[in-house]
Amino acid sequence: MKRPGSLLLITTFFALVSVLPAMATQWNAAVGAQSKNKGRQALAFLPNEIWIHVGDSISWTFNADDIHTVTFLTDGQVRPPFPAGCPGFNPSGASFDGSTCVSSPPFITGQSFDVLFPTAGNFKLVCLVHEDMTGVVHVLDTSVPLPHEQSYYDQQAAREAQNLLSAPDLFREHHHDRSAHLVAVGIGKVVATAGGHQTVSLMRFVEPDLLVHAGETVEWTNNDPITPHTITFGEEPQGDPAPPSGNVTIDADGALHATISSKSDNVHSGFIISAPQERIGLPQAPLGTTRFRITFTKAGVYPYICALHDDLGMKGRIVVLP
Ligand SMILES: [Cu+2]
Repeated sequence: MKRPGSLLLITTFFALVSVLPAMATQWNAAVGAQSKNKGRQALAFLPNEIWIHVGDSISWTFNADDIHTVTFLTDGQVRPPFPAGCPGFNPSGASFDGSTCVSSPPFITGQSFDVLFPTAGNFKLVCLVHEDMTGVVHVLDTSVPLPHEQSYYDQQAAREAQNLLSAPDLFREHHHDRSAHLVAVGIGKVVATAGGHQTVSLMRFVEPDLLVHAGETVEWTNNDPITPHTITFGEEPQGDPAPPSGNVTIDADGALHATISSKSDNVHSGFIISAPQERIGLPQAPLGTTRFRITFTKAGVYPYICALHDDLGMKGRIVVLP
């Protein structure tokens, strides 16, 4: 039997709900994506532009084995190195209103980081590890309608990850001549969206096995616009991997050069990396160090790694014939 009062009750309920303050929403986004073999890494916030309301929070889930951070610097703050992060910042219960730097530690697959946004504003999102990995969070007053729902961002994130990881021209643009004893050290590409930059980097030596003769020189070139790599024979350096080992010299054209005459030689290139982008009003950046050469004087098999990305499978071998 239909009770006469039920319609009135329902109407009253919805009238009440509509005058209560809107519930804060938790939004979800992804950090990084990778191919199955981890060789291709999307260095990207997926998506990298999100519109939310004041009081909402965003939960970033990390989906890559290359480390990233979710970081909000204050306006004009000098970008700190990633091990420093935001000094004094406690990552539990993070809240960003533009006044104090907020950063997750470097995270990998399976970890997540939540940030609450209590005030309106447009806030730049960066990864302290990767310079061309940026985004923006638009925090709007609750009276302003939002342009998208979560499902839109989920689809966009999946599409962007797929586009970055399948970038078909990554290899095609770099034809390498094995007879010239060249090894491409990583390849990459920066893609712009309206929200910022996303990068895809190949964390591989493109010719992982190379055959040369004793007395010949192998040259490694980094063709990635942003990601550094190292060429490391023997022991990995303890501490800062950026500088080369003491037995590395500089050729007239600026390339780094070392000689290996024994399997027990330790040679570390330091960071092989392209120059940072120019920005108006700042001192010109120095040239990048994008070439590394080793002359092999003795026959043998010489395994090597990228000290930064060997855990992603970035390893190679030079086979030196007599
Ligand atoms: Cu590397």
